[in-house]
Amino acid sequence: MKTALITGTTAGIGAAAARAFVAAGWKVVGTGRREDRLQALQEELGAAFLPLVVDMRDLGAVERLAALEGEWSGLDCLINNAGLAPPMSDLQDSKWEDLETVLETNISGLVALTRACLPRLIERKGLVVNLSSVAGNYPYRGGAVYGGSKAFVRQFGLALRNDLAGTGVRVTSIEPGMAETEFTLVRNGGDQAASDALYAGLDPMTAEDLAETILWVASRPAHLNINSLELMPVRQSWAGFAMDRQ
Ligand code: 8X3
Repeated sequence: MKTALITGTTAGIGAAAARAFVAAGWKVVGTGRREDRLQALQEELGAAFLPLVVDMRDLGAVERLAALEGEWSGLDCLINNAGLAPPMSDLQDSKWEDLETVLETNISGLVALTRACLPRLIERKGLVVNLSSVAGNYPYRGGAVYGGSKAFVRQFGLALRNDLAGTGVRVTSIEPGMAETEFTLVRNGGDQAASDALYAGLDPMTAEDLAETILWVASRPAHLNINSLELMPVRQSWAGFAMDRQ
């Protein structure tokens, strides 16, 4: 039985990925900050799911995830899903604490966990799937720190492939556009109406769409590396450049 470690499984893409991987016969270690959510998922998924309360900003706890013992000691797939965006605002109007949380979670925690997991992934010729975002590929106003962090995630994964040349370990960057999850709720400080308004009439992607994609990536044959995969709902596309005319 293969084992996946998925961060951020208390909601959204992470929870959907945990369900999809368990349904496909994997064992899943799932992390998150909210114990009640993890517990509920454990009751739903049973013994194939090991819930661990971890805040990605706690680098000691993050590194301990790579040292699990016994039946959870092997690792075939690391899914770096945990991440968040600060409130949408111009950088000059932002609060440092909000930005710091995002940088520590999206970048430092992700790098620390990946680095710690590499020996076990190399042992099994495993796979790293990093959740980046279209925000890392296309800049938009109010998204400098979030988009910058996701551009880091994408480039980190691509460059990591070079470090891992010859090991058989694969690395994939998934870059979703609008998916209806708690992402926007968090970004809006818990404003459900604002989140609903953003997705209204857009047929956004679902957490399950992304979970199926991640499982598909993890099910490709060992000789095939998906470097990056960008996904959007059909109703999302690109806007033009902004101009500041005199
Ligand atoms: C977030 C996707 O389109 O809201 O990762 O920037 S988008």
